[in-house]
Amino acid sequence: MKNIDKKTDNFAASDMLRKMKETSDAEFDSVLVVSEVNRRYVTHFPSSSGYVFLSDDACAFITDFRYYESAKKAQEKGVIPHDVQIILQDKDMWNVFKRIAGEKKNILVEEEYLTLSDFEKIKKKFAKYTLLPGASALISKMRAQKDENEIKNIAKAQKITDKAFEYIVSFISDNLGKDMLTEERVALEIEYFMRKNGASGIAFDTIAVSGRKTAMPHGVPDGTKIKKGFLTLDFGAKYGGYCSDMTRTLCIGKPTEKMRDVYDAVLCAQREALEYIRAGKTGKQIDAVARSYIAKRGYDGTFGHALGHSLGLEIHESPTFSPSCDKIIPQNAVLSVEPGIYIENGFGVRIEDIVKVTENGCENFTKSGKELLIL
Ligand SMILES: [Mn+2]
Repeated sequence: MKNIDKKTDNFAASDMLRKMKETSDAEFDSVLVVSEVNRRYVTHFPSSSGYVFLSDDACAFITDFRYYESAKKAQEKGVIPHDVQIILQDKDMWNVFKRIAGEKKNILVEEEYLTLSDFEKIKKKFAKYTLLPGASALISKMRAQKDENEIKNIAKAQKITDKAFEYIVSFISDNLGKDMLTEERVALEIEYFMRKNGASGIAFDTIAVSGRKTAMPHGVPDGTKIKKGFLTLDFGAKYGGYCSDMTRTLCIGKPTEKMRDVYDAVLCAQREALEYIRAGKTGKQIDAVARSYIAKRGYDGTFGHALGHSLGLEIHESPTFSPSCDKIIPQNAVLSVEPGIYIENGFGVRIEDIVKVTENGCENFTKSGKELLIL
């Protein structure tokens, strides 16, 4: 089982199945992965269609003509684990599937993603098979603890994001007052910069909102000129398939005392949370540290979202730092820490870093400064 190909530091697919069995309480002998993101997690190869089947006898990646050749090449390069059979998806696919699956199988499936049409085909072709729910919850649990390579990719994505922040601050200060300096333009500059500096794409739609719109946590940038007051920038890059995420709130023109106080309350709430974070706490416990601090500062009820979310192949993963998360946060989980205060019809402030949770604390990947920046 420990026979990992020399060319790669990846899991063998058989190791992945063994890990799944260790992680789950369910009794199963094989796993069918159909969702795009989990297919990528298991094969290390991005594809928009296909199936991955893992069993003790065989590990197969069934994908269509568009990906077949590049998948074969990716395996030669050591990207796709060496023990995966790459199979062309065609009309005969379910017969191929039957051949590799063998007899009398308990198949764990992603019940949220397996289509009704595939479900019915499997039922018809494989009367003896039992389909068990739980594959996505299981893989999500495994994805919560990032391996070394995943962490490298997230850290690199965040490095590009930090660089983009430095760039956009100088772009904004160079162009203050000009008609071209709109929210949309700021978002575009950030995205273009990240792509030019190695990002394969953006991790989510960039938020660049100014003035009163900062009171809306997920405001959408438009063609209005950057105004006096707060400017919230929330953005992230993708690198090697992995996401980064950061938010900074800066101030155009002189802030009022109230604005300074809100900013300080958010910053201190984040510091308190960062101090408290370590593996073994629940998501709820960590969220409560920032939430109760914000209440103590007199802003109870203005922090309407969770303190943070895991991120990786997807921008929002599990577990989270939120009032409803009873899950234990494990070592090597990567989460955002993003408290905010939103004053209706006034303004909002959010500050967000991403961290790796460790045994005794956390390691912050976000290096950009957090003192209130006034332009
Ligand atoms: Mn976030």
